[in-house]
Amino acid sequence: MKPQLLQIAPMMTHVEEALENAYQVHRLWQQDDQAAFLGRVGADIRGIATSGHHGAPADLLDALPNVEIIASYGVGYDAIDTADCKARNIRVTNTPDVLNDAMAELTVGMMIGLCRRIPQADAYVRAGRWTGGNFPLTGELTGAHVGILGLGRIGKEIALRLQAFRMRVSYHGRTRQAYQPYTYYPDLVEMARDVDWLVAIAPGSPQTNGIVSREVMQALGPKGSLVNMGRGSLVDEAALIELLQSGELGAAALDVFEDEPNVPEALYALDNVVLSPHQGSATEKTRTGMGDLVIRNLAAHFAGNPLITPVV
Ligand code: NAP
Ligand code: 8YV
Repeated sequence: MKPQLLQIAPMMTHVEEALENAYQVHRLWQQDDQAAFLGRVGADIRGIATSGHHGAPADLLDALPNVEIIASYGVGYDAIDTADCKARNIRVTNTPDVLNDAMAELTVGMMIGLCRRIPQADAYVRAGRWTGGNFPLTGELTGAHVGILGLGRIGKEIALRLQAFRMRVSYHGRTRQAYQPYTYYPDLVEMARDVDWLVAIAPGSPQTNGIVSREVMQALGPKGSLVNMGRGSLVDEAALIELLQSGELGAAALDVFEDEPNVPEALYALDNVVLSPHQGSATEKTRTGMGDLVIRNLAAHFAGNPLITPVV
């Protein structure tokens, strides 16, 4: 008998095929009456395949008394209450590291796009405005000072790439990292005051909720740029919009938002922002690697082997 697995949302074809081969898969999003469905099969489900976005809410877990493992597609697991899972004796896995390069690449791309005004320059040429005069001069990354909020797996790859632009790198986190060559700021406001760019790449959590506060963004100031690649919850989005509108904050490049996929329309009207639909890891290669980790973690669990990338 194949173990029974609950899939929360659609996944890449190769992941769905692998799951279908190894498990009896139930697709939650395809059920018209999810409560009735869970009442029927809930006690048979031993594993969950989900995404970082969908997570596994407590009321769902209440309906799955025999679930042993949640394999999540994504490195961030803020949509899963890991303490609750531990209490329920449920293992949780995520997909770290395989997405570091893609994330760092898009971060640098967003920064260049913002300071060299690539979206506006593209629109300028397409509108036939070049014949009427040259595009206005822009800023540049080279030599600027960047502060990284969250010098973790991805943050370190961003730092490496930004040094190719001869940028000075500082960082903020809860702990000083003894073997990192960058300047540590125990205080985020102080770092924001000193840097030209603030890159947020910390996890979503109750502790990081709103960590990029109005005060932090005011410290970054009219010449400063915020890049949020971590989670929308890190930034006070209402304050961000007000400060961008008033010019108290210079500019922002945003891949993540408070209420995805809903983006505040006020941001559409601003010329000093670059917007991206949460696509930091969204390359064929990287998403394939993430999917492979979901498959491998589930396989390891059901074979009684150590998990590849456990969270709890
Ligand atoms: P990681 O290796 O765990 O690094 C997280 C970093 O955040 C650590 O340096 C940690 O430093 C810092 N941090 C954690 N809590 C903090 C707090 N309360 N205050 C200040 N700093 C804190 O994680 P990662 O693999 O680099 O991933 C980071 C996050 O990126 C993910 O959790 C996810 O939310 C986001 N992400 C977004 C996308 C996207 O598509 N946009 C893709 C992948 C990941 P300390 O422990 O010293 O505090
Ligand atoms: C994914 C992410 O888009 O890994 C993460 O934490 O935010 C992204 O890689 C997301 O998790 C997919 O649901």
